Amino acid sequence: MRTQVAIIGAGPSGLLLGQLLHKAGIDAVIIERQSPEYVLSRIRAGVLEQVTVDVLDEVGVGQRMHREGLVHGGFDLLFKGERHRIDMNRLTGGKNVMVYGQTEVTHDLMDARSAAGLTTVYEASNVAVHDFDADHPRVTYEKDGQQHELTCDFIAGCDGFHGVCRASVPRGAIREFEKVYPFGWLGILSDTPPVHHELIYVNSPRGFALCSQRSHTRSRYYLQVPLTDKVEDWSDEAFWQELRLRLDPAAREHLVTGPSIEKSVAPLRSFVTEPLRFGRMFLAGDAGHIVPPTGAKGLNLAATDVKYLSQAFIEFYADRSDAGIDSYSERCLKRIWRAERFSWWFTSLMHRFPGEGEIAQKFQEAELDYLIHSEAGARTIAENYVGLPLDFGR
Ligand code: RFL
Ligand code: PHB
Repeated sequence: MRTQVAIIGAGPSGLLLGQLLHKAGIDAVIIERQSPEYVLSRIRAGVLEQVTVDVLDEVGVGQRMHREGLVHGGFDLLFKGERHRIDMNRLTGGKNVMVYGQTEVTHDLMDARSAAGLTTVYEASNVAVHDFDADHPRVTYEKDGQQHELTCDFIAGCDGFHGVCRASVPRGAIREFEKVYPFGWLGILSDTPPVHHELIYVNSPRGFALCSQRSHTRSRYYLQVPLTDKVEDWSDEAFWQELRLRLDPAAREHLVTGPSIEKSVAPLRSFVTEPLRFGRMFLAGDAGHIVPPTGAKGLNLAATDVKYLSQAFIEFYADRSDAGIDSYSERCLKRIWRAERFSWWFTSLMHRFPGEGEIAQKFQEAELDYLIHSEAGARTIAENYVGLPLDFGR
């Protein structure tokens, strides 16, 4: 098989890149290790920046998101037992975020891809990338017991943190920056009405908590837990009990509990790969960087990476120019480091760090108190949360 761009991974990065290229008349094949059902079963992001909403609209998959997604103009910060609203909409001159699950985004992209008759190979095993440092890269894989080869002009590594693309780069050609946090997030999904109409980010002496949602009838909650905790250690009842203890009295009273329909523990990490281009292979999304989920930036960064990458390929094929592919890495990394900084800062502000003691809690509370009472402080958090403009700093 031959294609112009071989995309490894059918997560949001790979599927969105596929749609962007299809719209531009560039041929791409997606190779995915898992089944579509498995890809859709991973419950992850919930908050989309305007920039992401715009890209989804651009490729024509935004209809259901606009129908079913929830537009939020603010969120609450809860500390010292009291809630304070960050009015993002006012502080950013009218910007909002869209609460719409990654599962739904992925679903919409998969539907659009199959409606357009585009090729995705699911359940491909032993995927390997070859010759990306030369003119004719190749991808090999096995499917149904048979060996296949895909030749291409470019490889897009959209295969997530544990993918094969980054791992195939010679060690001397890549730098990795990493911070692993000493706790995880235990998440629960339940068919219960959300405790509040907007998100609540909680700093409590018992640890961080987050009240999020997927719809008016489906809630998503998270608790900071020790890294050693397993899902089996937490019954639904224990989860709700601990969440109640981290909330303010009004939220505690409003909280509607019910059986979980998904429960998982996620580790938190900050991670960046430099560069993101290796000859004719490019990394995009979680393959190139990870943020702790506190800032809700992971999926949004994936969307801007693939937007930039599609522009680079369009310039290459339409204008015969290498300018876009040459600047891809630097252009993405600027935006990535800004989101990394915000995610690390917000994570540090909201979580309990083992061994740091009561003074750390006092410092956090004083900083939160400053942020909510200072127009400049509140605006700083709001403008980062809604997402910096694409041309920020230019
Ligand atoms: P994905 O989603 O990991 O998809 C990669 C795909 O590649 C496949 N793959 C391979 N395919 C072929 N060959 C191989 N060797 C392969 N190895 C892997 C995988 O099966 C998979 O299908 O990466 P992608 O597309 O870059 O998307 C990134 C996002 O998934 C991620 O950044 C977000 O989920 C992060 N995130 C959030 N981001 C936000 O913008 N807003 C949020 O509110 C938000 N909340 C979250 C989050 C992530 C979380 N977890 C669990 C890490 C909340 C949580 C709890
Ligand atoms: C989610 O709804 O899953 C979610 C929302 C906001 C975050 C992280 C996760 O910061």
